[in-house]
Amino acid sequence: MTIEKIASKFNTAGTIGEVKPHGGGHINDSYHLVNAETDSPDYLLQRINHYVFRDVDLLMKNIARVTEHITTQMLAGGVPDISRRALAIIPTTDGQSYFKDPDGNFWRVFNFIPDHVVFEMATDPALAYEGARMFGSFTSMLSELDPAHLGDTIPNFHNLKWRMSNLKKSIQEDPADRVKLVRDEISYVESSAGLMLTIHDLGEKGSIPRRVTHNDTKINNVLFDRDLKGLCVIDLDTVMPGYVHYDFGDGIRTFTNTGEEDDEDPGNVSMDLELYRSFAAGFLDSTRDILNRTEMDTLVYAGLLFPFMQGVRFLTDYIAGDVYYKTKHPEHNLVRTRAQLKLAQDGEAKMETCRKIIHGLAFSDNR
Ligand code: GN1
Ligand code: MG
Repeated sequence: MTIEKIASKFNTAGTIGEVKPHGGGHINDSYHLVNAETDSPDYLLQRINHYVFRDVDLLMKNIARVTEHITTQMLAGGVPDISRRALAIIPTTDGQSYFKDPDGNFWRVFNFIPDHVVFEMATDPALAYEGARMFGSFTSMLSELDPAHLGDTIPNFHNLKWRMSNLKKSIQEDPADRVKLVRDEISYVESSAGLMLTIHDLGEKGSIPRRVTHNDTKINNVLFDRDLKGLCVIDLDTVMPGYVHYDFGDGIRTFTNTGEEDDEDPGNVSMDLELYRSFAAGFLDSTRDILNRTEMDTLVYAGLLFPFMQGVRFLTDYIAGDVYYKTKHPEHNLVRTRAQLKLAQDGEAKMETCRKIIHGLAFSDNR
């Protein structure tokens, strides 16, 4: 089926004139549906990767719940211009939230948010503050939605114990004969795993509450307007029950990195403390009222955990022979692993400074 034919299965207004590939996600494929009629909106068509998201029905039910909740909150708060600030599922012509094509692919359509800008890196503290404020508000808006209403779109997604056991399995199987190339990376991972399991252990003990979390709070999952004010948080596939640490942590991983996620030169990679402070300030300014003391006290561990766990995931995929992430070249997962583990190491070295930054922002007005 052509993309045009697939697009015609949805209840869109106007006439779709042009279909353009859109965005750079590692998992789904996205297309911008440009409306030929100027008074009708554009749309975003996505093919859902159902090898990664095994239960598309559950996934779409989660997204429907979350987008409806957010829209209701925005309406109640008198937020203007909601169609640029919230995602909405555009149903199929027969009222479903997704379409399954004859080849077994799953498709869905959202409103397309016009005039947005995306960033792959935060070079500017004001941008880091604003992006963090957006993710924090997202968590806050969902704080009254019972996480028990949502299913796990990827079970164990941010469970480091599980990620470590997958790594162990791939090391034992060594299907691509790559273990010999990553001895140093494996030994760092093994030596730091204990510290990195802090949040996992707090969760097991019930010391931190389950919440509805986004779970993919990368800087490129916030759309900004041209004045660099946050518009909308996107990529809701991994919204599911979690801990606030997941959103804080993945934000720190992507907003504070002075290098790229897959920087060829790990020397470029470090955790920028000014950006850290801005990110933490934006996140706490929008969540301070809903978080408890233990959550705030332990956020610092999240900033280490996320680069570390991302490194573990890239390393596992490298050893497994690149079966999960889209890669641009054979060593891509290795390059990504090294960059992420470098960031985790740098985070470890700066942990006490980061703890003070968070403490100052969370517990006093001394900002
Ligand atoms: C994947 O597809 P994308 O780029 O939104 C991944 C995230 C990783 C990220 C690394 C479902 O996200 O967990 O953090 O790559 N999503 C899934 O950039 O595995
Ligand atoms: Mg994602």
